[in-house]
Amino acid sequence: MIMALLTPEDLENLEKQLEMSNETVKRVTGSDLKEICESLYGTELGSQTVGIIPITAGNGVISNFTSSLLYIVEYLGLKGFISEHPDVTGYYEAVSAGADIIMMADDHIFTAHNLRNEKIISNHVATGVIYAEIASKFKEANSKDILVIGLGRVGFAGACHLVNNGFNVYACDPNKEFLEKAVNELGIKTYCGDDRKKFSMVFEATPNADTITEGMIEERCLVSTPGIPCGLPPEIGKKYRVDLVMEPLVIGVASMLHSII
Ligand code: 1J1
Ligand code: MG
Repeated sequence: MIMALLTPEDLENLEKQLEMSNETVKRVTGSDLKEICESLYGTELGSQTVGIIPITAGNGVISNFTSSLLYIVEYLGLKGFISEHPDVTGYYEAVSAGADIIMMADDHIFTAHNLRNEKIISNHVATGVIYAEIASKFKEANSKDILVIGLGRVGFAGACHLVNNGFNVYACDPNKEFLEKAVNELGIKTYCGDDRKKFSMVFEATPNADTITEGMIEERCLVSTPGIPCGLPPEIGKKYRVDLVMEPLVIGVASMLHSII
């Protein structure tokens, strides 16, 4: 399974990235991240405390990862702490210290678990839903047609959300099984480059660069993507004056927390 792991460099300048993406989100949708999360889930973050646990399994601790989570939790107005020890010992520590919500990630799953109401979410689903939602709220969209690039765990969750919200979802993925599953289970239409159809809303969720080509997009379209690296080649973004929402962690984490409150 392909999974884009964050690097310490991705998490540098989180504050600046956050400010920039919030500005773009507001300009293209008319709402800021907090407003989008609140209306999407019907929840407001309250006085919960989030216990964040470093996990050493697999590729191990990513420097900046738990400290980035703590920064985001506090930015969203919650209280948080990082357990002193990692793994099971850290879990015991966090729960004993009164954490209402546990956040932790290994190389496959990044989860938030609300111990008070038993709700649990994966970063894949929360990220897919929020980036799809942002793409679908594009103020300048000229139709309900939306292109989903990539139907892995993130892309599939986003495509599902869009179908449930009445959008005409077109999708592509080089993996035939993923594509077939989305056609059968969600009723999406497949999109191939030869279709000569152009979109003003694009949700991209792949671990690959350069997945977006000129034939797919309208001028001044919106590309919403959590994918690292970015699927939009910079020269195409410039030529077509594309609005781009892309940020490595904050938007997905905001979505995770709102979804389990
Ligand atoms: C591993 C996180 C891997 C990602 C959102 O505790 C630690 O420091 C490590 N075990 C964290 N997952 O990088 C995902 C999360 C985007 N990529
Ligand atoms: Mg990508």
